[in-house]
Amino acid sequence: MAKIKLVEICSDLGGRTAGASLGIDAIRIASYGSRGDYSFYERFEEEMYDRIVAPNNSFHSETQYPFARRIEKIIPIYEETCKSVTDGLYQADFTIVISGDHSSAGGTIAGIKNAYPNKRLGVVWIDAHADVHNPYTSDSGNMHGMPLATAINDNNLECRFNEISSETSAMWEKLKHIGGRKDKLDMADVVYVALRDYEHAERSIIAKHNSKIIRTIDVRQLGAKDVALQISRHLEHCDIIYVSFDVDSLDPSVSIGTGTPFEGGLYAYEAKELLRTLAALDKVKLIEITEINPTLDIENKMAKTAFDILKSICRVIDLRF
Ligand SMILES: [Mn+2]
Repeated sequence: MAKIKLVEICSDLGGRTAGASLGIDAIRIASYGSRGDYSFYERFEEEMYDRIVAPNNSFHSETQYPFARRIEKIIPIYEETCKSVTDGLYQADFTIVISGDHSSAGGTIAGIKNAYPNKRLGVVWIDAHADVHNPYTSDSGNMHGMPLATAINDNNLECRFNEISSETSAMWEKLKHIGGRKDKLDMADVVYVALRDYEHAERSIIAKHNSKIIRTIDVRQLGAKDVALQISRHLEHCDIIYVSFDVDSLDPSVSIGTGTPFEGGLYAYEAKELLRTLAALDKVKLIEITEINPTLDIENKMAKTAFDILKSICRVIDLRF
C-alpha cells in the first residue's frame, strides 16, 4: 500500500454559499455506504492525516474587504495548508487534499513550491470556472474564484474593474507571498478541463499566457484516457503536476451538491477515468477534490460520487508505489 497523506480543509470562507466545509465529512459518511469501504479511512493514520478547520462562524460577518471577502481569515488557512502540503510531499508517496471551498488551492500550490522551490509546476484544473480572478477584476469578491491568481505573478491590471483599497492590496500581496515567492506558477503550465463559465478578465489572462483548454466535448470525443495522455505530453517540461478536481466540472445532472453548478459538464465516469489515468502518471504527486456542498444535496449523492472517485484514485496510487 502506498503512503498517502490526507489533508482535509474544512472551509466555507471563500465561497458564495456556506456548506462546502461539510463536504469533507459528507465524503467520509459516503465511505460507510458499503461493507468493503467501512475501513477505507483507516489507512490515513496520525502522521498521514491533517485537518484544517476555518473559523466558519464568521461567514456572515461584515467584511472589510469587499473585493477579497474574508481575506484576513483566508491568509491563516493558506499558511496552514502550505505547511501541511509541504509535510505531505516530504513524508508520503502521494498527497490527497479534500477541501471545502476552492480558495485554499492557492495554499496548496504554495505548499508545493515551498517543498520544491526549483521544480517547475504544472497544474490540471478540472473545473467549470477559471478561478483566475483577483481583487482588481472580481465582480463578487468571493475568493474561491481567485486561487490560481494567488500563484501567478500577474495581477491582470489591463482588465482592472475595481478600485481596491491599499489595505486590500497589502493583504492580497501577503497572500501571494505565502510559500516564499509570488511567481509560483506560469499560466502557460495550466491545463483547464471542462472550463465553460468564465468572464472577460479571465479569458484575457488565459489568452495572454496561452493556458491550454480542454472542453467537455473534447473529453467526450477523444475519451478521458486520451485526454490524460494529451495533458501529460503538454506538461512534459514540468517536474511535478498538481491536479485539482472541482466537482462543478461535472454536469449538473451529477453535481447536485455544489455551490455553482453549470450545464455542459463531464459525466461521473468521464471524470473518474480522467482522474485515474492522471493519478497513474509519475509526475502527479497531489490530487485535490473540492466544492462538495451536502446542504444542497439529496441523499448525499455528490459525496458518494466523489468517494467512488477517491477510492479509485487510491487504488491506482497503490499500484504505483
Ligand atoms: Mn473552482
